[in-house]
Amino acid sequence: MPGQSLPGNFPAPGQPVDELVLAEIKSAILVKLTLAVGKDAGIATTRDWYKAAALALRDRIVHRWLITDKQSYDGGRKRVYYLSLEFLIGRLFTDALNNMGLLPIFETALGDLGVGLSDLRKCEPDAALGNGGLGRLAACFMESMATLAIPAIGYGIRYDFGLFRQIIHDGWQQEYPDEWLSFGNPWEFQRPEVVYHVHFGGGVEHVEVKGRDRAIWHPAETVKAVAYDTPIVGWRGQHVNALRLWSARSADPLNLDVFNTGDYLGASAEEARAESICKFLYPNDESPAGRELRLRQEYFFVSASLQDLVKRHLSSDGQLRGLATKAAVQLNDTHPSLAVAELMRILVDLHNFRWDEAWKITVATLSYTNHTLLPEALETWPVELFERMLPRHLEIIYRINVNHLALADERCPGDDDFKASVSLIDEKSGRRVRMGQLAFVGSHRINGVSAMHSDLMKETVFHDLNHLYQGRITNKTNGITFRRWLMLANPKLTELLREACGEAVLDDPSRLGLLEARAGDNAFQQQFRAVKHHNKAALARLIGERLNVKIDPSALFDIQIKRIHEYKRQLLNILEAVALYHAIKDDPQRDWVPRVKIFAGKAAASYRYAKLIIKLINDVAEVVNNDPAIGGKLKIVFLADYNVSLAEIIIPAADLSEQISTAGMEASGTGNMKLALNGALTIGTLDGANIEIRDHVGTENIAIFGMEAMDVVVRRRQGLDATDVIRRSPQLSRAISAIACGEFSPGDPDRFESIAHALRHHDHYMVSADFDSYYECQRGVDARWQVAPAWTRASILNVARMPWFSSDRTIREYAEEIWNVPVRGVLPQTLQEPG
Ligand code: HBZ
Repeated sequence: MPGQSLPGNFPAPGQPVDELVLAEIKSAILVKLTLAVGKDAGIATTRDWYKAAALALRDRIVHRWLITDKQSYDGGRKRVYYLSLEFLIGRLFTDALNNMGLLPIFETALGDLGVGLSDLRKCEPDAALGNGGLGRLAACFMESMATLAIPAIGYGIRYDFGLFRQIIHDGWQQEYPDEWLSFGNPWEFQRPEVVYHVHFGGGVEHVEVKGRDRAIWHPAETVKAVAYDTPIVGWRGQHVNALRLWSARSADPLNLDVFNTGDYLGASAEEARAESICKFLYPNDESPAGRELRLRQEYFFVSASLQDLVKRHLSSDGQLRGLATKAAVQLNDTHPSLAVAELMRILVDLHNFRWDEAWKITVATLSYTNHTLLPEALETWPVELFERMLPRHLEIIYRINVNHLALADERCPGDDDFKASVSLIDEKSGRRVRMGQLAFVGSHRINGVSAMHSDLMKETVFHDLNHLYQGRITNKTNGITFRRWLMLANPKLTELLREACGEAVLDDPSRLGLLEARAGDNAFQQQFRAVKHHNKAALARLIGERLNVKIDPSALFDIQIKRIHEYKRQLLNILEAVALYHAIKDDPQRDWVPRVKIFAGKAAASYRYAKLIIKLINDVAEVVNNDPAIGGKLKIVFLADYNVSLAEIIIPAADLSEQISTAGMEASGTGNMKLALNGALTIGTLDGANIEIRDHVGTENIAIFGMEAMDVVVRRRQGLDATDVIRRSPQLSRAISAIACGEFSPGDPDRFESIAHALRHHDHYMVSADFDSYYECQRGVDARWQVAPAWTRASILNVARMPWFSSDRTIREYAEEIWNVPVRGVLPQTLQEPG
């Protein structure tokens, strides 16, 4: 049996591989190539080899999966259900190999078969079933839950098309479909037998049964949800969980009567309507998708997931009374908020629970994570749409609201404003159901994703709800999985860390603290710099290949990679680049620090202003990169189609991490953590998790600038005109004028007029207001860069002080303080102490 010989071997660098296991793995890959892919080694393409290797690996994972699943089932263990419309996974092959401890042996086996692992891994398309931070967090959490041996299932949608592919054409973003499934997906198991019916529309009948009202929903439409499972392996392969994604099928795929009339398209109309539910991921980030299809997606996956969960629970427990002792359901933002109403419907309508008891079970089972305070991102749906699509759920929401408003009235008698603010229905903007309020009221814990964000939740959007339900809001600062973002992305640094901190560092990131003693050591610094240089040279090569821009790997690599959004302020960064360009041009002989500004990120297809910012970055790049007068001291690069795999290449090569959101607007950030863990110094505002990063790495090892959240509130109150600050800042004033008069768009001088206007008169994101502080801070960074030992020391200390930002820590906190499930401690190992 393949899983039997699973060595759990995590060879130290240079340790020889076990010949027997090696032979077994080679043979397993060849068997898959022949019998599952149907190819002979002589004609197999790299993609064929990838498939064969992935399937051979999958076999080994499945054995672990079945064992761990049986153990949690037999042990009657409580399970976590992570409901998320997004899982931004990226590639799984090397992630699973690494966690299974099979990376070196597969590399050798494939090498012996004449295939390079690095070529092969590139054949795997990214699973981009998410937009950005929220989706990537869900993926990190899945890996950490498996690592901590928490029985968990991630529930989501198996989108046929993930986040769009971005092409930059003449500097403009263009969107193309992401056909990630076109060559099949070796990781997933289709479960045609796991099918649930999900209903929509119709009406509700009320009958009296034994003196109690009973609601009977007569839906108008039914769609089938079919399960696809992907195994998620924890570190050291000791526990495996499932990511269960739902695909939509028509309950009635072909209308034969219509077909027989010759209307072939009409005969499949229902199929097309049903399948549209899982067709694509909404590409909006931080703004709700106001389309009926989106609400259908939300209910579709909530309903299928809860049916699955209830069935699982009933098969082991026989009754639902104790649901909350065996199931913890985490709602990833408001997209799965319908779970509140759906669980009530299941308990009350389908299982005859009395309302009050059902409500207690629901609240005890659910908890909700908020990821943003942006008012435009808070999801609401028109009551009229709800009534048409989910009539019974609307009734349930109304009844929840009656009880909830009665409580509000008790707490603040006669205060109608208070009641209006906590109500589940927004009566001001044409009657809308508020999904945030619904999730809040139906959950026993509501968490923010950084200390500052959780505090702001209490002070702003959830102020009144927090007053009504005191103690429910808690903080769980985000984290990242170090397996992907350090071990896999940065193997050279990992090797150095294993030498410096001992093998135990792979299991216990707190051992990174041992680097403190080496941070000033000249020999160690040289090794550390050599690793960084290696990673930068790799990125420089990639930039050369893709953009034909020549990059010097010894320049300062200044990185801003994230979704393009006004509040994230890519505009501030590019304005600074313009000002720096002018300064270099004015005085080319000065000892300028050579810099490469690297941008990557996607703008929502409908977000025109963000797309204009991308164009601006590319236009400025075009002029700056081709201006011989600045002697290559500044280069600007926009890398297209940012995704998890590209992030894995950029992050290890970063010297400087741009985390420059308007204070109070970035809930947490997680890119900030990935970059600092890989030794980049942060330049950032006091926002989100930047504050906690500062607290850990120390104020002297981070560059903080700009207004604080309170300053922003005050300044906004005073007005958004920035004419005064611009007048006081010659650099800013010149940079804005350059953009406004077409210095970077000579063929279309008015192209950026709207941006210049906003900077001057509508500075909502404080780009102009923060400019001087940012520019000065950047010159401070230049000065630090020129003292290499001090820079390297700060960079090493960043790595040493990041362990707390492991998603294992975050998940441990969720487990202990929200889910009430036990976790495994640091993995036991015979570990040598650092040399
Ligand atoms: O979630 C991000 C935050 O912007 C980021 O600061 C945080 O680190 C990350 C993980 O917690 N948020 C998102 O990616 N997306 C949303 O918050 C969102 C909210 C409502 C929507 C769509 C997206 O309708």
